[in-house]
Amino acid sequence: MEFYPDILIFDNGKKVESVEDWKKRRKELIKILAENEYGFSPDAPEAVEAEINKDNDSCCSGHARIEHITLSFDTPKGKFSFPFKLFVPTAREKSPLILLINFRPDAYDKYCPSEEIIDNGFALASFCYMDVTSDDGDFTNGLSGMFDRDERIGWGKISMWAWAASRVIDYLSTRPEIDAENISIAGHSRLGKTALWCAAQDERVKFALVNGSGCGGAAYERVKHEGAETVKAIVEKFPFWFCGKYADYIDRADEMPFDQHFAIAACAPRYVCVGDADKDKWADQYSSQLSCIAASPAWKVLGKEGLIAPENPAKTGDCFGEGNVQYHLRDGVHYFGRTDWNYYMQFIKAKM
Ligand code: GTR
Repeated sequence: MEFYPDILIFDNGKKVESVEDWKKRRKELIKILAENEYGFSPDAPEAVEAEINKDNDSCCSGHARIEHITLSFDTPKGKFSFPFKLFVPTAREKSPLILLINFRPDAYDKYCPSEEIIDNGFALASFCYMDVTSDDGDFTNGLSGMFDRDERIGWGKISMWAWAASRVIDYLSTRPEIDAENISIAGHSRLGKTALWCAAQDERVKFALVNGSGCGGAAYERVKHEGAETVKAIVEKFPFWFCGKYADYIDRADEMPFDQHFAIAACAPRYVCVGDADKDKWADQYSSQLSCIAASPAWKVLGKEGLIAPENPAKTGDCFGEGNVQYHLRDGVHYFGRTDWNYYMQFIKAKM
């Protein structure tokens, strides 16, 4: 199958042939995605500050301690703060980190098997996306209220949540207990889209764990399957997740100067895991697998492998994780489940 646009052809028509070319093309991919889909984000603040509010010395069978941290930084309209939680394993001096962008602020959550994650050898951080800014069209609250925004190409909510995740990484990569060379970012559904967009832009993220992300996430938009979400459907319901310009592509996917394989490719040569559930047609599972295939030439040009899998649709229970891109399809519905987590953690442990 041929995929458009070609990730290895610059906008000026030249071909990507070297590692140096790829570094430039990667920046071009990110710019095209920002300008047409997610919106441009501001630069990072000069510094972030952290206040550790509460310490619980023993959780997860006594294998970790938990810190409640408030992160603060300067913005054009004053200081902004949001909270997150950090589980620090007590058995080791340094641990690889998984940062989960979550729907709820709870340390123990149905989408976050904290104890299993700790017992697999990871430190775990999570924040609630709504503590950053609301999940609606109000651009006056939280982080969204701290910056002026261009409605056409300025950041939508997905960009804001992704940017906030990078601020958590600003801080956590300075903590001696965190192995800053092995940072993963995880999210499900709208927050799977967010995790992917964060990893695409932020090279400190080594592993992107992109669960049930669908339209505007991993799913290749030019090929749609029955029952799958489209640009039209998503923009009608959630225009605020994106920049205004994304609405131009309603019913015009073929004219998009990008497709979702750009976001996966922008992570190369790092690692991406995409996971779906077999009953989650709305997330267009096979189109997500196709994006992984379409993005894989980015790894090839760097002398690595992207997704190693057949081109026909994955069957329930398949997990293709030999290359730097993994795709899995588990049984069940739209959810961030234990099975998904196990596929992701196995992959990280094998590639770390
Ligand atoms: C749906 C939306 C999807 C997905 C999901 C979620 O309603 O259409 O794109 O993001 O919400 O985040 O739970």
